[in-house]
Amino acid sequence: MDHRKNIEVCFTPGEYEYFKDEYEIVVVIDVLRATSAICAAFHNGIKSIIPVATIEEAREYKAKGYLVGAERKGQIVEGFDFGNSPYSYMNEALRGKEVVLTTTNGTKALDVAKDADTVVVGSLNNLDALCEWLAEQDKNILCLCSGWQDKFNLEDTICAGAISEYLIGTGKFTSSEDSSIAAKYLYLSAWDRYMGFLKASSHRRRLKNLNLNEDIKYCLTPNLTNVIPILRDGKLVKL
Ligand code: 3SL
Repeated sequence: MDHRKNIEVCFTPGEYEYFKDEYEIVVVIDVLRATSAICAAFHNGIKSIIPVATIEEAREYKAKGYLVGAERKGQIVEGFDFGNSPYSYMNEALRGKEVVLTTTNGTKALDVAKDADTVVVGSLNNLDALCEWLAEQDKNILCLCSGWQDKFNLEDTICAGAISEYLIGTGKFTSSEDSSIAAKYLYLSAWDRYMGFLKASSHRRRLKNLNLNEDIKYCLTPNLTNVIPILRDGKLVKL
């Protein structure tokens, strides 16, 4: 009998319904930039983040006096306090604070996965710490890529492939879905040159056109932090 647990990859929030209920842990990934920004926020001392899927919900929190980050199509939404750049969260004034965040795809992925037993946040920035923690859990794991408006993207898939490759390498996990096998092969082609590999990717181009090259470099740098954000009672907190 095979006692290994499963580690699988779902490419977009839209496909999550075909995977859900089979995995105790869901790792939500949005390398450019939501989950990288969330990791940066906790690394820099934010107390908690309330992720919301829509601008309307974000407005309601803003009206109640919360600090609210809101991004759509890579840009800060007018009327909110900040957007989705990891650098926005490297701010002394946010230490110990609770903030609300809505983004185009990342908070949508968190929203679709919110009923899973455990939801954690993954990025290249917290890769090793996250992989080490996942390897100790003895649970079935799904990497949920945020994609772009329910379409496949390369950067989240590569990060999911990195997590799968690590966990399979422990001997305690196996993958059977073709999406997981494809993610692993993409990671193996990209692991030593993320910037170059992603040069032509759609979201890298989109962010570059918005002069967000520094954000891209930051988000594609592995292991800047050991934080693992986890969803508890609708709020992200540090594990
Ligand atoms: O899709 C998202 O959630 C965002 O990360 C997109 S952006 O990088 O802020 O444009």
